[in-house]
Amino acid sequence: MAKEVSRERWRNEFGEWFRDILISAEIMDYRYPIKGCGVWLPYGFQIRKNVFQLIRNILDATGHKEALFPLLIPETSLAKEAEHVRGFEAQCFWVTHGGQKPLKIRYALRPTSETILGPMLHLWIRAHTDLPLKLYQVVTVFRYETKATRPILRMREFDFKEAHTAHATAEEAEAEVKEEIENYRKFFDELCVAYKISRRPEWDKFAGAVYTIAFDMLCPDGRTLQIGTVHNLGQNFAKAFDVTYEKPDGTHEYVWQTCAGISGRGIASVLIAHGDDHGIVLPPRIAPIQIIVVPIPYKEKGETVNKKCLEVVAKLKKAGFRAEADTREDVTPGAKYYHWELRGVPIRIEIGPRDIENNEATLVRRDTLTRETCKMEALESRLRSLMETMTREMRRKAWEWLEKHTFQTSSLEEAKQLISERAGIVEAPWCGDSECGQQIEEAVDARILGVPEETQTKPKGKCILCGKPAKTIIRIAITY
Ligand code: P5A
Ligand code: ZN
Repeated sequence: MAKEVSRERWRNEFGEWFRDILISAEIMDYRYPIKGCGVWLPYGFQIRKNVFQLIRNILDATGHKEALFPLLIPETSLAKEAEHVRGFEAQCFWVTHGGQKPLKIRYALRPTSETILGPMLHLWIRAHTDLPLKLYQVVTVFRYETKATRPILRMREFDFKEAHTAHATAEEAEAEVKEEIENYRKFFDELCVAYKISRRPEWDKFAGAVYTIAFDMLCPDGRTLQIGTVHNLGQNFAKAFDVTYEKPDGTHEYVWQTCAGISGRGIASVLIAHGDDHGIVLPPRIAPIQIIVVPIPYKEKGETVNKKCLEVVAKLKKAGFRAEADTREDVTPGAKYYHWELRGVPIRIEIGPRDIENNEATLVRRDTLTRETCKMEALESRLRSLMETMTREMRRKAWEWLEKHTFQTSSLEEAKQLISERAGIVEAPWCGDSECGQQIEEAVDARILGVPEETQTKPKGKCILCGKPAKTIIRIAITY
């Protein structure tokens, strides 16, 4: 058995750990002179690119088409859906001037794009043959967040992938919601991130939605982070923007819509789920560099060793691996290990004179830091299987951690206790009444994530607060 890699700092000083890692692993520089804005650094941007490519591939495979809509929303559009404007107007950045001239109608920088699609769907959708319409875009959005901002996790300018769909029937919109949930499962499974899927309570759904399904992960400090949402919009926006289609029988009906979003938090989720005291750990699937080859020079053999390393890298690249050699002269091998471990490179290959003599290399896995030797001729197949094993074990470890920190209780006192200890997610029986739900939030001083979407098991027993017969389970947690 390998020794566990230390996760003391990751667990006990998670906030600081996360902030430090973003700078030291060159992911994001958050020191921009506007609060809530940050710079994706080249290495972080590569990770971001790979993560967004993953979601693009998944959406493309399910018939969604990528498009690009404008950034500005006339106030008149934003105001059309009553709930939506109520939820978002206080969060908008407003453009009030064109040059020196005050604008007649203010423009909002998009906080999300439902009201940008509205007028266009009105123009585009005529007949049932125009449906379903499944679009997505990857853009930055702006929200004047009033809660404490945090790099990547709560920004005022952040990037997200937003999907928007329109359908002929309520059933088709419902099926689309299911498809989006499956897509997000696939996405987070590939990232080896564990999640709970919950139907948000009425008082916490997306502004303008009929209902909201959210993916939450658990951070090492016992707080949850919402990392993705799928919303059923019903006909709310269709009515506001007059988006109708003609049915085969000649009558007209409003379309049924959904939307779904994943932001930079999708990237943060990977860093958070797998981090340790050495840095981040990237699943090979999204790692900008999958294999780093480090020469171990010995006396006058330096040149031979470097040459061998470059040869190995060339071979690995040809075989489709993202491999690099670190042949920097003024840096010791130890410092190189530290450098690449911090940045989460999945596998390190060390090659020294003895390895060359034996026609071998030493392989080190980033997640466990375990070492092994491998014959040169077996290198490619061993790397492939090592990456698969690593991915599988990272996923399993993340799920084990989440399950270990999920608790079932029917006692309010115990729920309070668990929450105050930051133990994780608490699941308890609930009567289903909104007022009672909000009282539970107050009583335990935490938020209700919602009702489990994965299983529909009816709880026996009584509501944790009011004692009436329970209708569902609710999840409770301290949230980011
Ligand atoms: C779905 C996409 C929407 O905006 N409209 C289009 C829907 N949903 S949402 O839940 O309000 O946001 C989508 C995702 O963005 C993340 N998110 C954030 N990420 C970083 N900083 C923020 N301030 C921030 N606010 C929301 C959430 O993870 C959410 O899933
Ligand atoms: Zn109750």
